[in-house]
Amino acid sequence: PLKAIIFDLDGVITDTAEYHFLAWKALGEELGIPFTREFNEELKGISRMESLEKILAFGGKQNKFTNQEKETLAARKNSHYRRLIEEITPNDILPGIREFITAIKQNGIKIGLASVSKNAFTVINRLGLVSEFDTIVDAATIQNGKPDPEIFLRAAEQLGINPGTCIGIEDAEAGVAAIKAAGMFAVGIGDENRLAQADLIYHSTTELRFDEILNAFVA
Ligand code: B16
Ligand code: MG
Repeated sequence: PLKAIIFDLDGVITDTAEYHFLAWKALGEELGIPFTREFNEELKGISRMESLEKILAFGGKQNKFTNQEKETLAARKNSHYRRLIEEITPNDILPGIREFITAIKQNGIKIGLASVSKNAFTVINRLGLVSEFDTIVDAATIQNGKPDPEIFLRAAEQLGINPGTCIGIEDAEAGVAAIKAAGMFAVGIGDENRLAQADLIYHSTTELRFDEILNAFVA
């Protein structure tokens, strides 16, 4: 039986994916690396440092910086990002999410958060959603980012339940891969070609239906 639904944050609960894009784009401009939305797709669900490595490689600059300089660059992106998320309010919860959370709770199912973002708590707090979550994984305690299943397995462990009784919800290819590697049922939000590995795909959060997902889970 279904015991919990574990959410990704960026791109599922709120559109911070856009803020990550803008923050990396600003850093890219400082470094002379052109940055496209298409390339940005590859960064979704990937940790800050891994994202920086990918961007530098994309711009042919992977060998131009020392580790210490890379730390400085990553910190600079993070300060751009933190400035952007200061503006977040409960109005930035993506459409359909509040109703979906209500339906999950009415059915006695637990709710978890599995975001690799070290800013996840700040964002959830600004959205006014902290009390809705039965568990929030602290990204700072995670060794391996998505597509590794670690963060989803940790969420299940913190809830004291078996991964097989969980559904994960993700907008990123790496995130869907992480959910499947954790042995969970995967709901993807976005493009069906990119998220083909998901068990059920919706184009947007407005389409999320608890009953439909539950039916697909037990089927
Ligand atoms: P931070 P998620 C991920 O969050 C984002 O998708 C990814 O773009 C970002 O680089 C990563 O968090 C790290 O975020 O720099 O704030 O620690 O999708 O797992 O909620
Ligand atoms: Mg995401």
